[in-house]
Order: sequence, then structure tokens, then C-alpha cells
Amino acid sequence: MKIDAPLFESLVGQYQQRVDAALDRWLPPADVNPMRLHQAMRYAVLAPGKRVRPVLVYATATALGIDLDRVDGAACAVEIIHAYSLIHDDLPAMDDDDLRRGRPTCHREFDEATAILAGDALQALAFYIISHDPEMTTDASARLQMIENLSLFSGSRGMAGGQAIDLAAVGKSLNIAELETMHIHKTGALIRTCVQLAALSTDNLGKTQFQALDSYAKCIGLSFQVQDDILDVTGDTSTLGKTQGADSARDKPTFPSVIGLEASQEKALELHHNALQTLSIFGEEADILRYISAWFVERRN
Ligand code: GRG
Repeated sequence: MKIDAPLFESLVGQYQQRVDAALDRWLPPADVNPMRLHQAMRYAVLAPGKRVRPVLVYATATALGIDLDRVDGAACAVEIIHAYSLIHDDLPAMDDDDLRRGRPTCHREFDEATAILAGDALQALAFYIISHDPEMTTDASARLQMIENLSLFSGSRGMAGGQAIDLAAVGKSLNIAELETMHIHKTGALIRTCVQLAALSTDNLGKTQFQALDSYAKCIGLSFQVQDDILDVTGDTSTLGKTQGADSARDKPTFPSVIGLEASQEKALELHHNALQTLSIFGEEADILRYISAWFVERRN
């Protein structure tokens, strides 16, 4: 598919709508017991996020010529894991935030116990989808690989581990390598999963292509976080939909605090450039992934 900026924008919009509809189908109805828990799950997931991770799942599928019906389950699973992580991250025991996606955080809108349970139940739902969705694959071993992949990258050796490093880093000074390790786990691991789950949905992919896509995902996983840290300094609360300056206020090490704002901007561009290099074995079918990489470093929210 020949892609340009307006088509890319329109595809992102289509993918966002597509995953919202699929999420609505998978989430338990708000009027079914236990209603308060189901309402909290829906509140957190269906809140207006950017849906970056599902968009990446669909974009990878598009680049690889995979029917989007086959990756709806993966797109929902990653967004649901992400939503659970945001609910827990916002709790008083962690970042103690009041604002998320332009709305009160889940524990502020409901209560702390309900928010904890909503996160727990969402994590379970993500694994239910990926182990159950009949559209995803008929190959039991591919499905098992997807489950293994999502559990590894979201658990203590991935996202949750990164969060543990993050909590331990408050008030400490990290060097750039330590900061990168933290973000490779906290943010990068789930972004890698998005690309890998889509890649596992086809059996037409060689090892070299898989590895190139994984290298791409590693680059954009980190560039996404560098840009997030930059926006924590340069953005504003209403555009971000979360509290601007929260990381610096909490004395958390960030890319601008460790290497400075200008060097962080250069770092984001360098990672974008590296991401483009990793895709050099692909033709224009991967242009959508090239645009995603640019979006990650140019975004304003
Ligand atoms: C609690 C297990 C556990 C993990 C929490 C993801 C995370 C780990 C914490 C969220 C805080 C944070 C700033 C993480 C870095 C990743 C990140 C930039 C999250 C926000 O993702 P966006 O920008 O948010 O995609 P939306 O709302 O658009 O989905």
C-alpha cells in the first residue's frame, strides 16, 4: 500500500475506532454483576487514550499483509494490559495521580479497592482473550507462543519489572544506561509485544524479518518513552491529559534530567533514524511502520 501522511492519519483513526469497538465487545457489560467492578474496568479501558499499542498491532499486521480480524484479539489484549498498568500506576501506593486521559483516575472516580480489582481483572481478561479468541489462530503452538510472549513482556522481566525499577529510582540519580534499562522494561517491553503478537499471527515470516521487526520495536519502544519524558517538561496538562511535570515533581530521573532537553530531543531522533534502518529489508509495505516511528517522536500528547 502506497502511504502518505493523510492516509496514515486516516488509518490511525480507523484502527483506533476498530479497537474501541472490539474492546467494547470483550469488556463485561456495566449492568452485569459485579457492576461496580465492571463499570471501573470499562471506565479505565474505554477512556480516550491514544491506542498507540493497538495501532501498532494493526500497522504491523498491515505491513505483513495479515487480515485485521486475526489481530483484533492481540490489539485488545495489549490495550487492556496497558490500561491495567495505568490504573495500578496511578494508585496512592505508586504515583498517586488524580488525572489520567483527561479524567479522574480510576481510584478517584471509584475507590482504591475497586481500582486494584479492576486492574487485576483486566490483566486476567487480556490473557482470556489471547487464549480464547477463535479468530487469532488455529495453530495451538502459535497461540501458546503469544501467551508466553505477553506474559513474559508484561511480567517481572518486562513491564512490571520496569515499574519496580522505576519505584526504586525515585530520588536517586541514575546514569543513562540505568535509565534506558528501566524504560526498555517499563515501556519498551509492551511495545515489543505489539509487534511480536502481530508477527506471530502469520506463518509466512522468516527469522530475519521477525528479528528486524523486533529491532524496530526496541527502537520505537525507547523513542516513545524519550518523547514522553520530553513532553513531561515541554507539554501542558490539558493536551497531555495527565499531570504535566509529574515526573520531575516526584524527583524521578528522566531523559531530560539525566542528559538535558536538547540531548533528549537528539536521542529521540537518533532512535527514529535507527528504527528506519532496521526496516531497510522491507519495501514500501512497511511504510506504515516508518510513519508510526515518526509519530512517536513528533507527538504532542
Ligand atoms: C503497575 C505493573 C505496573 C506497571 C506500570 C505503564 C506503566 C507501568 C506506568 C504508566 C506510567 C508511565 C508514564 C509509563 C510509561 C509508559 C507510558 C508513556 C504510558 C502512557 O502511555 P500512553 O501515552 O497513554 O500510550 P494513553 O493514555 O494514550 O494510552
